[in-house]
Amino acid sequence: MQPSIVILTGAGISRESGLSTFRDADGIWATVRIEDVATPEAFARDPVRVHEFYNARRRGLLDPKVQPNPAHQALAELERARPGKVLLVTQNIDDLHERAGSRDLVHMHGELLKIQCQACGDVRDCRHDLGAGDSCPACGSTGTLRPQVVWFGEMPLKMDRIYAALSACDLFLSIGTSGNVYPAAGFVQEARSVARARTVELNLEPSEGASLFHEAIYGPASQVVPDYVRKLLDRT
Ligand code: BV8
Repeated sequence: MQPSIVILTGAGISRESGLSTFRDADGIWATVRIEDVATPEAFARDPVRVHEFYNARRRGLLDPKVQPNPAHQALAELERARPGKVLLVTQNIDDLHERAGSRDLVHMHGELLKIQCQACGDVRDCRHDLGAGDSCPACGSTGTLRPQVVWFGEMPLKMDRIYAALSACDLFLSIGTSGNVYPAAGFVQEARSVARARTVELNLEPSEGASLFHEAIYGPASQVVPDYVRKLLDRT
């Protein structure tokens, strides 16, 4: 039985928790280039630089000031109120959805608090800095550990599960994403054309794909998401 509600979130939902977005004026890509830190080629060319980029973001995420905001909490409440009916797909590599209580969750771009060994494939939690010379705790290889993050040019995770849910949902919500990055930016089209789902965008401003949504609600996620979830639960 596929979930009837599929939700896609992006960096905008974590903005009010104190994490940067990517494409806003003060976003991550305003100070560093994707080609230098978020591709397999960048990692092969300069692993020290890539580790520094993710070590800084991992330290930032572990700052006690960074907490889930009412938008994360509202999505966890929706899942509790509709058990088995909600799949949350996030492009974000932070753990704020989990900390808010979401369980049926897919990190399609990986997780900042996990690392992966390119030699043996071992994936495990990591809450400390990673160095280019570190050894894999599972196989002992040196220099093969990377953040468990999907870089540009790499296949996002759990795509079969995501497309199966998109093809059968009644409602698709897109929250806090600019609709620039594929395949995530194409999910709204999939939900509309295959599942004939109702599609709603909740964002600070119109995304690249705004015209593809039946409904749009603009404003800060911590305000518009709890309001929308309350109305949805009152209605159904
Ligand atoms: C793939 C992890 C193919 C890293 C990320 C050449 C070769 C290969 C592929 C491509 C190519 N050229 C183009 C592509 C496709 C490429 C792509 O889409 N490029 C774009 C730039 C054109 N995609 C890929 O490469 C993907 N892989 O295609 O593989 C393939 C096929 C077969 C076999 C193998 C491979 C992989 C993409 C994943 C890359 N990794 N993240 C990291 O985090 O460091 S992407 C990165 O962008 C983040 O995940 C981020 O989440 C994601 C999307 O950004 P957003 O979340 O939308 O954030 P953004 O800042 O853009 O927008 C924030 C929004 O929030 C704004 O609209 C703003 O208004 C709003 N907002 C702000 N504040 C608030 C708010 N909303 C509400 N409340 C607020 N308070």
